[in-house]
Amino acid sequence: MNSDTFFLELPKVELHAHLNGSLSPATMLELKRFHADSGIEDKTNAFFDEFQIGAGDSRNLAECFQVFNIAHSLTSNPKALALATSLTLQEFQDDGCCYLELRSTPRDTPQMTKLQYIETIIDIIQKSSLHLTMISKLIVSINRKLPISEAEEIVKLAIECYKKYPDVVVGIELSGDPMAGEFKSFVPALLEAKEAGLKITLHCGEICNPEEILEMLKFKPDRLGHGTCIHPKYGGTEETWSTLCKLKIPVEVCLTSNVNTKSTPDYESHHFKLLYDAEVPVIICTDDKGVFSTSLSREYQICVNTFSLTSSQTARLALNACQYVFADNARKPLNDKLLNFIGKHSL
Ligand code: 6MZ
Repeated sequence: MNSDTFFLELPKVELHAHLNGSLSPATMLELKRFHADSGIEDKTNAFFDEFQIGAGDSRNLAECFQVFNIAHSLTSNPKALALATSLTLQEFQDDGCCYLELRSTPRDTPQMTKLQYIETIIDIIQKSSLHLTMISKLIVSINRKLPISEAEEIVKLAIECYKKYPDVVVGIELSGDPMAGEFKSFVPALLEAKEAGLKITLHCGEICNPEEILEMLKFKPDRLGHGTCIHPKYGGTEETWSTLCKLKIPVEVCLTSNVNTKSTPDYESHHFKLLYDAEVPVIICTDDKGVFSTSLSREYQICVNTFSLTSSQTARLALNACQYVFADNARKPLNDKLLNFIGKHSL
């Protein structure tokens, strides 16, 4: 098997993918066509160049967050959101993904409420089980720049949908521009979600903020996103690093995203290696495959090439990731799938 085929065929779980950051150029074109056919004025002319963030991009982190407005303008009504979700699920499956936890921030638009937003994605996920082999779930996102009242509203909706669609809604997450808002103000709302049974993942340490990182670690979420600035070498403290090593909270790592937003100077100095060597569970993820022009198989390939992992270590990385999916009943079948792949290729 050549190397590209290996990464494509390796059954992979994707646990950190923001819907509106995952729109590929092909999906965006479909959405533009859809809007043109519906007679909706196109306000996203120069969008490809502006939407994608490459390694040499001169935009700062705050400016990077502006790009999501472009995707949002294309997913502002239920039909367009449904189309975007459906095409994105298909793309993850085509990339050899066997389980996906898609995440997205519910928005009120002139054409839909937050509840309609969530239910539109749920509907597409439910329908996808008829034609896709990939299992898909939904994590409801809270943007940390939102007022607390809106975060509370989103938590209530997420709990309502979790009760109504327990097979689809699995968790809640805190994301958005790390320079906006304060983690501690979201704690009561997050605790409410946790008590209702939702799993929790937090974007943690995308920028250097050891005090907040420590608060997040002490909250003991089920997983962390990024974890870039936890080690003292990257702006964390001895305490943040030792706390993570002790708690061993699984970290969703997104190599290209971190390099392209300059949270990490280059692939070689990415904290993946520190986590891996410290036996903190790591899950390779894409973050925003559309914005960063990547795919999950590409992220595995980059990681393996950068850190010289063997095929056996790579397959075990994918196998290990299955333990940290939020859908408890998906763990065993995913584990069996990976073990089958490992056995078939004598890894
Ligand atoms: C933090 C991010 C992010 O929710 O509209 N998002 N939050 N760090 C990142 N690293 C680059 N990438 C994406 O998808 C877009 C939203 O996801 C969050 C931001 O809140 C962004 O607006 P949805 O589907």
